[in-house]
Amino acid sequence: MADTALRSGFVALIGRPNVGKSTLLNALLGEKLAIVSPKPQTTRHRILGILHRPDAQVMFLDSPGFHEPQHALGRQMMEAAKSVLEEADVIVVLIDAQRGITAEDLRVFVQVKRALEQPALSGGKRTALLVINKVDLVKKPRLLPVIEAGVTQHGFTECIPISALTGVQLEPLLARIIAYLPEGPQWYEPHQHTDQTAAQRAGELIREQVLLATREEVPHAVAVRIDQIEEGPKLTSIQATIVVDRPGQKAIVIGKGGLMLKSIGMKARAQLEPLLGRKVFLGLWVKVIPGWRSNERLLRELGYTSAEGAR
Ligand SMILES: Nc1nc2c(ncn2[C@@H]2O[C@H](COP(=O)(O)OP(=O)(O)OP(=O)(O)O)[C@@H](O)[C@H]2O)c(=O)[nH]1
Ligand SMILES: [Mg+2]
Repeated sequence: MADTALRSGFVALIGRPNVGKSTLLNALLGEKLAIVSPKPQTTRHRILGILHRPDAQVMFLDSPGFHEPQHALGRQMMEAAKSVLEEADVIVVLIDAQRGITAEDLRVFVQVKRALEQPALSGGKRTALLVINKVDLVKKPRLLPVIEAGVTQHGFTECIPISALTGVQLEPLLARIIAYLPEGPQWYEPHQHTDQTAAQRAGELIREQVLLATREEVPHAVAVRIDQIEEGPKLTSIQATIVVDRPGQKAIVIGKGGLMLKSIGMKARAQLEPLLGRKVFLGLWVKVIPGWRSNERLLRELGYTSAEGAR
């Protein structure tokens, strides 16, 4: 008789900032569930993406990049990353093929080793896979010593080179991940792809456009609060506030004659319309709240809490 048992479980996407965790989540799910930018520390939450296949239900958990926190927001981000590690049946650790294994990666490996000593929440053994991402940017011979070191020196069960951006080796990676998942029930209905609300996703899409449009300290100083979403007969009206830390940052986000804010709004709207499947009116405001990243109450208000695994 054919083996028809369903494999299901949680898969952590872990690594230092900017290695491509969110790009991989989106590529595996075929849907933009997490925002992506060239700036480190783009992701600030645990983000669930549920993949449904006839043989498996895979709950991918994207996470903030491991880093030394500078403020309460950073500490919340690290808590979110650690909670993702605790939940996982399979831990996928990403590194950047161009850089090889860095000191920052080694600090992530220490956390992974610690997690591997605990049984998974499902009660079974956990597995850690090393994924070398961005192989589109390097020549193959450079990968071989990294693959070798991943398994022999750092104790990963397997080491898999991929490109999340171009899609190279994603099917084989998925097959390996599923092979290590326990047999289990279907946790989510087939129509569920994430646990993020439309408002949360809308806020992130706006924040993404701010990250892409700004430089240096500004991306890190920005949060987006959705103030109102109203479904009209013809369009959905969204009012949102872009929170920054200092007046100078507000001036940058607004730009000369309001041009920067206008451009951010237009680009965000182009992303929001397909998400909501409707025409969108987007009203954007910029507000200075000094020190918001160190204020626990404000962090809660802005949705950065450790409750429910950070969101
Ligand atoms: N060339 C190339 N670029 C990639 C690949 N994967 C991701 N990137 C780029 O790397 C940058 C960071 O990608 P993200 O997916 O935001 O990285 P992340 O690990 O989620 O980063 P944080 O959320 O900050 O921890 C973006 O500019 C991506 O386009 C890849 O396979 N190849
Ligand atoms: Mg990310």
